[in-house]
Amino acid sequence: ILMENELRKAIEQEHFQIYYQPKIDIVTGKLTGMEALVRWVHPELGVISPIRFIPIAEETGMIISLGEWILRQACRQNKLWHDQGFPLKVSVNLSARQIYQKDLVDMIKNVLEETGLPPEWLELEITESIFVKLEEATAILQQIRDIGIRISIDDFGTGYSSFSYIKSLPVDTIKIDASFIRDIHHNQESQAIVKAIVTIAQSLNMNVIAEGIELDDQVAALQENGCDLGQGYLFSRPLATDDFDRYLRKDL
Ligand code: G
Ligand code: G
Ligand code: MN
Ligand code: NA
Repeated sequence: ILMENELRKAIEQEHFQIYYQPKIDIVTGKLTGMEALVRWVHPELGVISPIRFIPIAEETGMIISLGEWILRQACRQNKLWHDQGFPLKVSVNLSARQIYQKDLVDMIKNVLEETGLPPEWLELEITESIFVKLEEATAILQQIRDIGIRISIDDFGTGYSSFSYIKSLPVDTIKIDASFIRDIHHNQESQAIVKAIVTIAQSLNMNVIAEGIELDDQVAALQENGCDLGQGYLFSRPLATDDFDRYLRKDL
């Protein structure tokens, strides 16, 4: 309850910051976009990880207002970067609870209109768990995609994945879970799994990105297996807005 009240107050007072983690074309080394990752900056406790407060926000329904705030911040900031000559795609995490909020599509349209960010420069990351209600989820994602927004399946391979339904999902990108990347450079099974995911993604005209890359050897193994987008500490940790801004200008 204490945490819950604190969180409610924090949402009212906007005690959050968005960090951005680069997404890299591992063949050319070029920056292609970034994932928006929220942090709670508590006046006394300092920075609190989303692992600690997102579950509470989900249980209490506060994720609806917090999620809208995060989306607006990320779109507004990305529009600024666009206007300064950086054509990047920003990826924002949506929790299952948000997918099933009734005005989700209108909320997203409003945020795009308000911020002026063209829809093709926004991607939403969802997890496989939403496909427990396959038809409902598919219909909602289809409406989002019709706006021109991209959809990515986060943590792919850890949840409700089945090759029988993936072909019909309105999804643009598969994000291979970090657990398969961790040992890819010395584990045949992880390599085989990544290779299979890449093959399926390609045949379905989907993009594929690896997350949790920490080592050059992992990059080499990913390249060998046809995965050419990546994200991880090797390239950069998630960066505060100012730091990401500096990173951008150096990268140019
Ligand atoms: O940024 P970090 O690696 O600490 O994130 C931890 C977890 O919190 C991840 O599972 C990530 O997806 C989740 N998370 C981070 N930012 C957001 C957000 O803006 N919305 C939602 N729903 N989850 C987020
Ligand atoms: O669940 P999701 O993929 O949205 O969460 C991203 C999380 O992964 C964030 O908490 C982010 O800080 C973390 N992360 C990003 N890159 C790396 C990495 O290279 N290694 C590890 N261990 N975590 C990472
Ligand atoms: Mn994510
Ligand atoms: Na993930």
